[in-house]
Amino acid sequence: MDTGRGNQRTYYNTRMELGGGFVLCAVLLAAVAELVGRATAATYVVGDNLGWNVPSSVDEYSSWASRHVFTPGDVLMFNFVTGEHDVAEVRKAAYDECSSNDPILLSTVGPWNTTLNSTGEHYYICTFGRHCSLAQKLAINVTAPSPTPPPSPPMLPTPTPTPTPASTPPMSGSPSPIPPPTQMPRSPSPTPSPTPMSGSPSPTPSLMGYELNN
Ligand SMILES: [Cu+2]
Repeated sequence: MDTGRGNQRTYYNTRMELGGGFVLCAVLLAAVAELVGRATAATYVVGDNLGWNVPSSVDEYSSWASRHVFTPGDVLMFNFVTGEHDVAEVRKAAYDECSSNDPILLSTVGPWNTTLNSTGEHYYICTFGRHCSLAQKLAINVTAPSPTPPPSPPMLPTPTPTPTPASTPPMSGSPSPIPPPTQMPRSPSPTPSPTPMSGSPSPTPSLMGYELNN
């Protein structure tokens, strides 16, 4: 009776531990998913410290763009002083010609944030004076996030080593007697019949005797 109840308790403990492991796994999964989610959406300050201004070198913004990988959901932040610059998102032809006619959108108030909602080329210029011709223009390519393979092996619930059921021997007094190993006699080996020696005595004893005698 007592033994039975003890076994049952052990069984429940085991189930609880397995459940705990599963919950832990789920929490880890959620944490990883959150990290990945954060990593994919980033905010980029266009031009970094330069901000959105007339650059000193013509490749300032193209080199800035080349240092980043843009994916949908990322945010571009154009830092500029209202009234000194603006941002127009334009098509490629307008970008090439620094034409402010028919922009996709125009923001005259800085700083200005825009979320990159689609893949492909995105073009931005400043429409003030000759700023665009002086290289205040930005072209970026938004690419779909590379399908990152799961970095870790698939998160199958790792089989927690089932704790050995506390198997205190129910009756401590009587160790189960181990049956003595039954000896299986091999095929009844025929006892070697003593080969009848023919006369000659073994040489060793006589040699020993001889040496000792000397
Ligand atoms: Cu400008």
